[in-house]
Amino acid sequence: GTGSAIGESTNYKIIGIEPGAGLMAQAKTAMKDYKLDNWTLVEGSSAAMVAELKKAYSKKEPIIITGWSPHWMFASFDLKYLDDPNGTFGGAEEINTLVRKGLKEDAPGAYTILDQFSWDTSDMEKVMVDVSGGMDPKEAADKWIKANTDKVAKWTKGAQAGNGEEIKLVYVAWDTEIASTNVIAKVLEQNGYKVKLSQVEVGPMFAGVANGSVDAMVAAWLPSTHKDYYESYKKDLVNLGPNLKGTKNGIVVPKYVDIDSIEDLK
Ligand code: PBE
Repeated sequence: GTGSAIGESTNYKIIGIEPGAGLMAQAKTAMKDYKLDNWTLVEGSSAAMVAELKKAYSKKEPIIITGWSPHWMFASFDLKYLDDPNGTFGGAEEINTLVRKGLKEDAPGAYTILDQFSWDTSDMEKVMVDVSGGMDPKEAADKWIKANTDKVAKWTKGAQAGNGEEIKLVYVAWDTEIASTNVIAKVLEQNGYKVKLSQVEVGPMFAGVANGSVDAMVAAWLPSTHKDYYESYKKDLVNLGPNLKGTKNGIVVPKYVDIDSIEDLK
């Protein structure tokens, strides 16, 4: 491309997140697919991306970010996904629960709960909104569990109680996974397990479950976002299926930014 007004006003920067995120790989592919040769995808973190968004939004300045749903930012700011006519970001996806081989035998109750864990976007968003407002994630999880005892009862139905065994959960500090991991951790604790949470990078999250050094993760976005990680590790882990359906990834801008499609960046 030869340059565009939106490019000039944003220094040709797309504000990304953690380098290992599936969304970042998709964004890099999109930059090739749409021939965004002048553009830079800025690596950072989810928290830094949101901070940039807040700053630009408060001044009504143009900004372009990599975004995903569910996310509380769509409730806090007027945002839109840019159209993706090539379908580079895939369609709606599911978040899957992956556990280590042997968990079923070692901790059958925890396995059953993880297997039955399933909730909706609106549930997850409630926890995310509280956390984004400053509530401690553990407290936000507890609040959601107390308000949703029927749903939680379905997850724990038929699950043998634990006897203080330790269950190790891994997650990445994405807002979605902070919410889901804290909720399932609390439910496991209430059913007799001692839960240890570790926040890691994406690669080690998959590797840890596959090599059995940790027990479970509830953070596998499939079939597209984490395709490469999943393909590398799937033979060494157990996929318990989706815990949430209907996620989305893409390039996001505030509604006041006057473009509608990724093609408009060219
Ligand atoms: N995300 C949120 C992650 C999965 C969860 C979309 C930022 C990713 O891109 O890997």
